[in-house]
Amino acid sequence: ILLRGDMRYRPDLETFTPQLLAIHKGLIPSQEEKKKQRQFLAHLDSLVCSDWPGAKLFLYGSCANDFGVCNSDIDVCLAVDDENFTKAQLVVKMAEILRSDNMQNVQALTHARVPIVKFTDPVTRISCDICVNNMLAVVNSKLLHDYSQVDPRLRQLAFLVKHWAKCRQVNETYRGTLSSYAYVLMCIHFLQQRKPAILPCLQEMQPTYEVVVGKIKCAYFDQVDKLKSFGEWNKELVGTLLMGFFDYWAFHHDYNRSVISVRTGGFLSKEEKDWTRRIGNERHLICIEDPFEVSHDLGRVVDRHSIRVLRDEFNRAAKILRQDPNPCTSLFEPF
Ligand code: 3AT
Ligand code: MG
Repeated sequence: ILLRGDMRYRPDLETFTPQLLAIHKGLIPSQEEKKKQRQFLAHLDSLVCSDWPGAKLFLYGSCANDFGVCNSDIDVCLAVDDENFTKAQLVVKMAEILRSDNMQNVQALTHARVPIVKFTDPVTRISCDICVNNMLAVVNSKLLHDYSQVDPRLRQLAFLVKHWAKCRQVNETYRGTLSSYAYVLMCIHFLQQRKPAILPCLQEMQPTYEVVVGKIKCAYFDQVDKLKSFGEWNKELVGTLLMGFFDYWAFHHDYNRSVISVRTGGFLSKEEKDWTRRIGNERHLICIEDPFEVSHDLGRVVDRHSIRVLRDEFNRAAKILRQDPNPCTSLFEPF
């Protein structure tokens, strides 16, 4: 008998954990790839150092946050302290430097919401996006990275969820589904909710790290080496966690009222965030609070059509993990 939300229905679930861990392992970038990335970043650093005094490069996104699968592109942030130029102008200047260094396919996307320059390095074949003065992304990448150091199950769960989202084509913000960043926050929140908890809430602890970005103060406990045994009371393995994750988003999340919040380690109401109605293009059909930019709902890209697509996919995944004889194959079947 399948009971809604009853996680014990499937006694063989944990027998899939080794298979899931093997999939996770296959997604981790190799040492060779990591070395190529370092080589590329060192070259980029020396280029900026010589051609643009005062500018500095920071790594962010999956390459910096420990949630990068193999062959991901590299996200870099250029920090320049020059108020005479717009971000778009700075992106154009960066594009000129890259072209003069013979980088390939250099494109300055100056009209994007976040202006970036995209290019490929001909030596390592690595693709890279450079944005300008987006230090909040650098800080939120550090937060994700620090969470990943507390318990290895976060990285396992998040890799599998990201892989599932890519295979099922629900990791495309331009089509109204969620970003990788949003999926990782959903995983962190889920592990904060386990009983006993697998992850703490770093922003509710005594801060050991503090920076101010624009008007936003970012502070949290970042001495994660001291938290290595935090989750050890909870013995759940990734098979159970993956099923619990999809079960939650398929059957338990209150889409009408709830906001998930990694910042507080719990739930907030849409009412208290004033996210109850559509304003412009922001519909708040699935609400995920950004840990630092708290007025920012990472679900705002989701519209009436894509919420259906997403929820159908959560349902499909939950059902597969409950009853499919080969869940590890079906779950990741290309859409
Ligand atoms: P991939 O492995 O490239 O799919 P990623 O971790 O690089 O995953 P994204 O490409 O979604 O993640 O985004 C790159 C970084 O940009 C992650 C995060 O630091 C920042 N970021 C992305 N979307 C948002 C957002 N809506 N609000 C704030 N920061 C964001
Ligand atoms: Mg990325």
